[in-house]
Amino acid sequence: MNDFIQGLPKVELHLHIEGTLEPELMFELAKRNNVDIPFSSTEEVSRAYNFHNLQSFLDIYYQGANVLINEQDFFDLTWAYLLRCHEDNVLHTEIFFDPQTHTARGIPFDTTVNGIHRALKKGAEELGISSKLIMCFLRHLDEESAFETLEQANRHKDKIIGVGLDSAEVGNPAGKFERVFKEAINQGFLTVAHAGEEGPASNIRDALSLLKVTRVDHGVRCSDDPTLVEQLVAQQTPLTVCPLSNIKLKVFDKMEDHNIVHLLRQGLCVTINSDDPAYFGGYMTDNFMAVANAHPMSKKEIAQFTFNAIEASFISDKEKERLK
Ligand code: ES4
Ligand code: ZN
Repeated sequence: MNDFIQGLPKVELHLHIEGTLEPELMFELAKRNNVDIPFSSTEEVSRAYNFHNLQSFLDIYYQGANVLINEQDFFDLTWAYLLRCHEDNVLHTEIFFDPQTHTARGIPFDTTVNGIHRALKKGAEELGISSKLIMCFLRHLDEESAFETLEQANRHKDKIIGVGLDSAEVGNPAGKFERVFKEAINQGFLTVAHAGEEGPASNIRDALSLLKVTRVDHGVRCSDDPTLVEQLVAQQTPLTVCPLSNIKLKVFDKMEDHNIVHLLRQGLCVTINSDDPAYFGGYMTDNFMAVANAHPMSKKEIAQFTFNAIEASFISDKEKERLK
């Protein structure tokens, strides 16, 4: 089964590029850019990556991002991730970035997006990996800041396919961003949002009705609402589930308790993704392995995660055919 999973073509739809910052690159960039980080060894880093919920992770994740200063840093970060994709037979990836994490530190929007985009272009040319870029608004910040960010994206519409919503779910309801998502849709962006990760199933309902999302990021708490599950099955609304992330952040106690395989068997369009692999202990193949080890599945079921991800992706029908 390990060889089958390793060789299986994969499509990733839930990946925060800032969450691919491996400790080695963090140290290298801290040195290159003369930035202080609160760790002096990889052992200290491993000890710090012991999270008890989403917020305890976010605090460390935003600190890590402080080493990203120049366009080359964003390029190096993205290129390192694409090399890992190549190892894991990831053929297509849809990447989130958090511009506000960087503009708040005085790093221009253009620096971030241009560095990421240059690596994605090279990834297509040299590794054959196709990609899309999704800009996330930080939901702990206000509507005004999200509108400013949307304005900054205007010059980069050729590089950004959609907008998303991430950061602290509890206490920051979808409704806070209803108007900015409406404007984003008017401008031609697709929409996704994190919902039902730590927050209740009603947050998934809100993301669908208020933000008009075409997929739900995480969404695992939908199981608490059987009528919602029926609706998600009927509409084949994709859920981008991140198994290792959910264990690290204690959404489920252990992988055996994770509901992803149950959701798959209920007919939902569920996918497997790595979220913040440098922080959560694994890339795509690791996530597939962790699920398959905890939940006996047929090869057909495992491959269904890839078929679902192809369907759920933001590529054209013609590009979808290349992946099938
Ligand atoms: C995130 Cl796992 C997760 N949840 C919400 N926001 C995030 N940003 C980066 N990773
Ligand atoms: Zn996420």
